[in-house]
Amino acid sequence: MQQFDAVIIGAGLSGLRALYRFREAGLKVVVLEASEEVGGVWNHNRYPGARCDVESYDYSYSFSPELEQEWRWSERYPTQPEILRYINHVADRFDLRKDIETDTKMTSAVYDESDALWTIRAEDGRTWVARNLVLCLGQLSATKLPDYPGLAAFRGEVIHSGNWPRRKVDFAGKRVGIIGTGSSGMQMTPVIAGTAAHVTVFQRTPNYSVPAANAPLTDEEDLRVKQHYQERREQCRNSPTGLGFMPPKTKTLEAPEAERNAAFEEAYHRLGFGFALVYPDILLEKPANDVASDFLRRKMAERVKDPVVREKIVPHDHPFGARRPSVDSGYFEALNRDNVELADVREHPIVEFTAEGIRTDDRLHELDMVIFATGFDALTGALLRPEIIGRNGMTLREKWASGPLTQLGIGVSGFPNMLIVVGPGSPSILTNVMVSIEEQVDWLAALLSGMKTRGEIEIEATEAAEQEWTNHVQERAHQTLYMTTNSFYNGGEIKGKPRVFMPYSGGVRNYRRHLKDCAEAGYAGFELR
Ligand code: N01
Repeated sequence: MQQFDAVIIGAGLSGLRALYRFREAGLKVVVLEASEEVGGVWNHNRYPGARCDVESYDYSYSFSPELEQEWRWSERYPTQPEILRYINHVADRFDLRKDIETDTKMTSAVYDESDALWTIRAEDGRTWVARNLVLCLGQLSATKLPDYPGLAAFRGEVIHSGNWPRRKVDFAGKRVGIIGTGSSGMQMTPVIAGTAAHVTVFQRTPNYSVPAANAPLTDEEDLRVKQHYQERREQCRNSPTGLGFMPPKTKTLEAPEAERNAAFEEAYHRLGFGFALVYPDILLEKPANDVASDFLRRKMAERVKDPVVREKIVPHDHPFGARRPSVDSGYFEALNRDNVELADVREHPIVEFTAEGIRTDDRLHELDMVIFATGFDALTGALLRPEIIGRNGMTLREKWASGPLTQLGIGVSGFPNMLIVVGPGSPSILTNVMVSIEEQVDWLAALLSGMKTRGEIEIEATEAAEQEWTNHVQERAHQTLYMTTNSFYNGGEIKGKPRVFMPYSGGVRNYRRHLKDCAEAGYAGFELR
């Protein structure tokens, strides 16, 4: 059986980037992809209105200046179909498909300590042998479907936003229920409301949202960005979130009120996520956050006409940014439509599904279709679904029973030659993920090609280093407001999931420094054999 230097699992944005870079570094690589197509979450989240809330010029690969120049984005915030076209273009442009096995779902990976090799098995029984197992499974790819009583009895159609059907879904004349008001629920509601007979939005936790300020990109703007693309990339890499925003030095409450309101107003209309970085302490200190949260509450309320609905959609239970805010395109205006209704499931919880629809504790909502926009088992979900077995027969599930432990988000002790991209312990979900992907993949390519040249066959995180890094990730999070509420960042929104902060909140620039220091110290915190 042929042996690979690396088997990469997943052909989304990180898997494709890893394939390109590893191949360029002279490694023999194959990618296994469960779906029939490349694209990862952008292949699966085909719901109407799906759109990226990072600007298109920044949510793209930086490894090829030619690619940067030839691809023409059409809008400031790209739609899912446009991103999927981009990903497919990259796959063709760099001849990636010849090393990708689609329709190949990894079910297990077992490490053989005697020869330092992984054996990876797919659902159909095929196996691959590789020195390294590189997990590019995504941060938000394992869907979360609540198990309501009576769900199987419901006569209508049930769809999860993160596993949208390939065929066209027709809403005309239908009564549609949407459960969840995170980014997915907020993005799809205005679009579905445009054709459905009636939409009921089932809201549990009100979510902060900033309008997308989307617009078509003109040729002049495109030219301007492309003339200075490298500077723009550098600015992203050196900004805390990889989005290019640099917070000023002035703290929120130090700014005079009129000046502060003007700064909020401008950011609200122009920056999307950047709103959180208008001042450096918004995500760190409650008094500063209160001012920003109040501003947003007022703005959100102004967009809703019905005073009862207005009161319900305004979040009072968590600070702005402690959970992932949305960047919406007309969500609150959609709530003003005659055919849209908000059902507050905190006030009247869902009791069960029936053949006709959803019964809350006050009434029956008759529906023809229910869409679960209920989110994902974030960061660890996709990594823990397959059976991954390291040294001494230990599974990754056992190892992470009390929460994920990693050295730099990349390696796990007891799991030699298993390398994770944008998983827990890395900036991933808190950043422009493209920047995070590229940092990690380039670092891994240098690591693996260096090892190959030196004849080293095994790399493993030390227990001491992974404990130290995991503690550091926790400490950083406790310096912020992220642990003041339950969220998919800290596992608190899934019953039974360990409540630990998973992503690294120190920013992409600090993270890059940690990676660099580690490599320069001969991969400190890892043992190479
Ligand atoms: O998921 P979410 P999402 N009964 O977890 C509710 C990325 N993304 O798919 O908080 C009733 O944010 C839940 O309520 P609660 C982005 O990172 C990116 O919307 O559990 N409600 C919440 O309102 C985003 O943040 C883009 O009380 C239930 C909602 O479902 C992430 O994906 C676009 C419930 C889930 O919100 C996830 O977004 C879209 C239940 N049993 C998504 N269970 C980009 O633009 C859950 N909820 C890049």
